[in-house]
Amino acid sequence: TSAIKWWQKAVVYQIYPRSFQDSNGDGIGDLKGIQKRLSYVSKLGADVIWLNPIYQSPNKDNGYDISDYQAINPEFGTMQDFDDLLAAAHARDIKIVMDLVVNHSSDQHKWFIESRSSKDNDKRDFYIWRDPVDGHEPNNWSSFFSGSAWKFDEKSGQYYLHLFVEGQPDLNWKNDELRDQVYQMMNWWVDKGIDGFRMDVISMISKPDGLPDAPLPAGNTYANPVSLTANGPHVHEYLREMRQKVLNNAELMTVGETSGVDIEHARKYAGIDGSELNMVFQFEHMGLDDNPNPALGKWDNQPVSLLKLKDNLSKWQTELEGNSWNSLYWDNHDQPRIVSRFGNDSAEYREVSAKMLATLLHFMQGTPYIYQGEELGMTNAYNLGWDDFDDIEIINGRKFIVDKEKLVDNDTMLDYVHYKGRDNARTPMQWSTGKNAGFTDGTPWLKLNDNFETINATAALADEHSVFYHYQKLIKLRHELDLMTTGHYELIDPADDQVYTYKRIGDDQELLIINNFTDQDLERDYPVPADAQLLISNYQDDLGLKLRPYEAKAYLYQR
Ligand code: ISL
Ligand code: CA
Repeated sequence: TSAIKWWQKAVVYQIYPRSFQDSNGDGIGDLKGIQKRLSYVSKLGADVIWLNPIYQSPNKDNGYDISDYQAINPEFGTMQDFDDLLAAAHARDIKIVMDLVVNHSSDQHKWFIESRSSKDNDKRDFYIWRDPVDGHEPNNWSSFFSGSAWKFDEKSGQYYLHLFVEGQPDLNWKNDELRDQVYQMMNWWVDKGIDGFRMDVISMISKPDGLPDAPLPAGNTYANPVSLTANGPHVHEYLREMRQKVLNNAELMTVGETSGVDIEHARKYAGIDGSELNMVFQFEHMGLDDNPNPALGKWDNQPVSLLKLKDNLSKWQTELEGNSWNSLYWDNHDQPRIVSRFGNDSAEYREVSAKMLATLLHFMQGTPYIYQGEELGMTNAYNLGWDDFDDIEIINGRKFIVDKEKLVDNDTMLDYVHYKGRDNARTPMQWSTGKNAGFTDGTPWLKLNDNFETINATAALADEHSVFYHYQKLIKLRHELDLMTTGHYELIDPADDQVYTYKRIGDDQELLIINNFTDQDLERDYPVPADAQLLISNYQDDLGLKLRPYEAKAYLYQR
């Protein structure tokens, strides 16, 4: 077996800067706030911080619409604040991975302002412009945030493509000069000493030749183009070029956010030959509870089926083993809170089910990502109503699904948003029982979850049995026990729809990880050797193979 790479044993902590810690009372989290909280990240034991975008942006999509890739958004601070944060993190042996958003820019980026100015501007071809077809959009693609993916520009009489919101025009990666400018910008950050990139929708940078229509489900106006825009004809070529021109220049960690990725393409993006990226975020397990009606997409409120989840996660564990590398995640800034989604956020079971989900994920092969607040068992924010939401996906989703297409009524949509909406993850971090949970002295940019008096970091740090310390222990185990990184994955009892049990098998040791996914008392008969060592559990005593609600544990023994 080849040597383990540092990023294969690392655990990443994701920070959404806007919601982490405000330092100056304007209600918006900032870089100085993050620096103040580095000791918390150290205490948890994470090796790497991934920062969501902190660049200059009109915030049409909370920083994912970048108007200057080499400037810090003044809301977050200054470039000096960034340099200070990087140095302070490095002093604690914490690395910083930056978000790279180059499938699209903001429509306020100087490239787009020039591109839009006339058909013969030399930046015209930096974006994707097309003539109308029969007075309509050039094709039937929908934006991932509702409506058409094309915006008509009166001035030049052409449409430009935006897979996300109007303010996020897609960059044209076929243009050599564009790619060159992107690589220069990336090298500028590498030279600053950053430790890697998380690459936003990098699977979509190569559009299919001729931009054909996507298959249109009956009764729909526009069609989701993901099957055509993901893993396009030149994407691997571009990433190999990026590897040569940027990524080989330093010891970086790279993770591709690869919406629409399948096994075949993941093996290329994240191949161990190192020709493209280190690892990918795949999305299949986040789509298992989507609505069966394609026009509703992610909007639904039904729990996931454990059998589907097992089947899917097991596929990724098995198919990438030995040839490429997984990222492991339940939560991020685009997903609802996992304890509310796949666990049980009632007062009785919140903590135990949050620890179960953590155990289930962290013993798998791949690099684990923890999204801020996940380590506290933070829940969805049921106290937010229509007037409180900020997320463009929620706002556009309601306009399109309720007002325009009348697919569901307002109350049903609100129910879906409380189950799946992105703002569930974006409410401010809950530090204490103090004013605004210790997040800000001012007015928070997004309403707090009203459960912060019970769920907060101060309470978690004072309780040795908290979700926080369970995560801390999982991270420590990963650092100490190579088997968590290298072991061969084997699913036990695939047809068991209540318990998710698997093994990680090494040459002379193996791990058995048992996770009761239900609120029931259960009993199973796995052959656990008498001298097996209980490494971690979410109950304080061990009843062997009698499982209590959401019980999760891992045993280590000799083979
Ligand atoms: O958020 C989603 C579903 O709720 C995803 O479809 C998401 O849009 C997709 O994974 C791409 O996400 C990334 O790019 C978007 C940005 O809004 C997301 O925050 C980002 O993670 C556009 O830049
Ligand atoms: Ca601030």
